[in-house]
Amino acid sequence: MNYQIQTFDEYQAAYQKSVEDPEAFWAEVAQNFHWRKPWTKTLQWNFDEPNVKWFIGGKLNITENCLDRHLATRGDQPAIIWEPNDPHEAGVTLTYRMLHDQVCRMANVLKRNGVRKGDRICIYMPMVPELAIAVLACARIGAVHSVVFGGFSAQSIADRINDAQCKLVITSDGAFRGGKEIPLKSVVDDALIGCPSVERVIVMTRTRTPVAMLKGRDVWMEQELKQVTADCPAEEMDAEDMLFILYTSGSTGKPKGVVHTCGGYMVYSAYTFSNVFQYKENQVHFCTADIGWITGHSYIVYGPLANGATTLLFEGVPTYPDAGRFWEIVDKHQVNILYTAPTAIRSLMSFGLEPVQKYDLSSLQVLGSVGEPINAEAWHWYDDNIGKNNCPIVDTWWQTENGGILISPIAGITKTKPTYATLPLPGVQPVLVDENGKIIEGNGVSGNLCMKFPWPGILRTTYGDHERCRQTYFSTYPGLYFTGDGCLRDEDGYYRITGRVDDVLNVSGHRIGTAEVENAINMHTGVVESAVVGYPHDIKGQGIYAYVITDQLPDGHDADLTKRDILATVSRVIGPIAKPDKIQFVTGLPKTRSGKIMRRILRKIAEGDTSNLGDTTTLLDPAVVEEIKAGAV
Ligand code: 7RM
Repeated sequence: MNYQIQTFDEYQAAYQKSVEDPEAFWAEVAQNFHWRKPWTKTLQWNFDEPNVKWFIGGKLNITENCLDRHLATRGDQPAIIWEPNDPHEAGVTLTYRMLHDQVCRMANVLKRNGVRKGDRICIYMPMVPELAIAVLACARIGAVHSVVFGGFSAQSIADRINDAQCKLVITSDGAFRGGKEIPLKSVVDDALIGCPSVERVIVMTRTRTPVAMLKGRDVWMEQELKQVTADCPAEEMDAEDMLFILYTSGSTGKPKGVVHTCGGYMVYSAYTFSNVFQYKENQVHFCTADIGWITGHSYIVYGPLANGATTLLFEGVPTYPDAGRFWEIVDKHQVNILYTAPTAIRSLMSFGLEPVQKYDLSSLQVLGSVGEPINAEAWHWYDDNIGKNNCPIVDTWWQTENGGILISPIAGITKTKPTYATLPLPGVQPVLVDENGKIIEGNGVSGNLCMKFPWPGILRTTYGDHERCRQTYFSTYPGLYFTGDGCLRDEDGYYRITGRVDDVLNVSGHRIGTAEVENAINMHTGVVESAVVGYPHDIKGQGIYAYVITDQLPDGHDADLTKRDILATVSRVIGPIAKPDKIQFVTGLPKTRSGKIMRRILRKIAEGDTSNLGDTTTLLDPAVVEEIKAGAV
């Protein structure tokens, strides 16, 4: 690959070129990949429909770029290093040759089970090599993967399967996560009661939990793999053919299926991986995200493999068996790049330095942060104690919809500033706008963060509902892509993302819609209405605060038990990650005369700041505010 920026001057030159002649800039980047057939037009776009197409007419297969292309030069180099949940269990290292072989076999298993190009496949798996293999196997034959994070409920899986009309599910008997064992297959079985489109379930053995295997529907992965060869030519894909769907929460209703396509996503995830982290030959890259999120798609699987890198895949959690686990892994595998979330850093900070000091972290060269704003304290702790003030920290801002990092320092090249994502990457043209949609020029300003020009990794649509895509991202400020984030640009032109300006929460780096949580709470018997807001949480970044109106407390059930019932309901409907941290029973909610809940007031109370609630004169019944203030938890 010949697109890695080496100096700040080169960054500036690349940036300038990418703005002056975006098509020439990205065409040059894209030349680094293997195309079966070259594209005829680099870009066609408008943000009104929206309609964005990159590398039009180009033909490729992303797995040829991630696997086949490396076989001659690095067949014996580790592609994936797998570290299991239990540090005493033996891990696995897959070379590029082994990974290629296994992806081809899995792809043949899919074909044997009726999967054809364009079919949607749901993947609900633990963080094991087979998850990455399943993802790549789909891509090999042109099937569209929809990975669902292992923490989501049966209902959430069913919603996602039905939305995409998935034909097949790949799962495992269970998952090990820290001290817990999660019965994945049983959750899938519950989901599939309401999913008529699913014809087949492929089950991998991981935990040896007993599972129900339905004749004619369920098959064992291990047995299927015995029936196939490792010969599987890659399907020729159009640059704009769908590669995957990934569901993400917004401010209203059900999660949306964000659609990424083969050519643009490949170019963008690979380009940003190489540049942001400054990956060098033979380094070990450890991204701690789950492949169920976009960070895992782009920076565990596709970005690293497209660059022929070695990527570490960790099954467990940062605090199991103890808070030294990340550092033990860094030491054991001589990790060079560590990419994690502020919530993990804050959680590990609380255990003090002893778990850190037990391990040799001298292999580390670059540290990354993603998922939420990183507070100054966590930034400095990371810098001092993990990087030993010797590793650049890249605070990478981006979203599921972006495919890859948009605003971030380039490691060792861009001067960093704590809590700042710093500067846009080449090809990225951010603008700040005020409430009226007017672009705010100059530095030392703040506003809503938008993009005024497409980059290759931008979402193409939301699955099955293009109008929703237009409405959500392209209608608030006509002609711009709206991120939903607030942002300031300081005197140096550096960007600092301040958090969502819509009704989307960020809890431990997980995106959760307030409306989604409210809908789940409202499904509990006896709940009349609810309002959910976020509040600052020391470790999670944001906690979930729910105000709930019930018709009456059920007989024999005290308030505390009802709260726990509500938590159980939310867990059932969405998953444990969406459980409120605090529930307050109220008899009314602060509403305007037109019936709109004044969330601003509820947020203030949840923050514990009741001194100045601002203008409350438009309230229908100001007395409810006093009651809520008095009962705050
Ligand atoms: C990669 C990812 C996207 C939302 C986004 C922001 C927040 C992500 C940062 C950040 C401040 C960061 N995709 N966010 N990274 N905020 N600094 N470096 O997380 O779709 O799940 O979430 O996350 O609010 O809009 S995501």
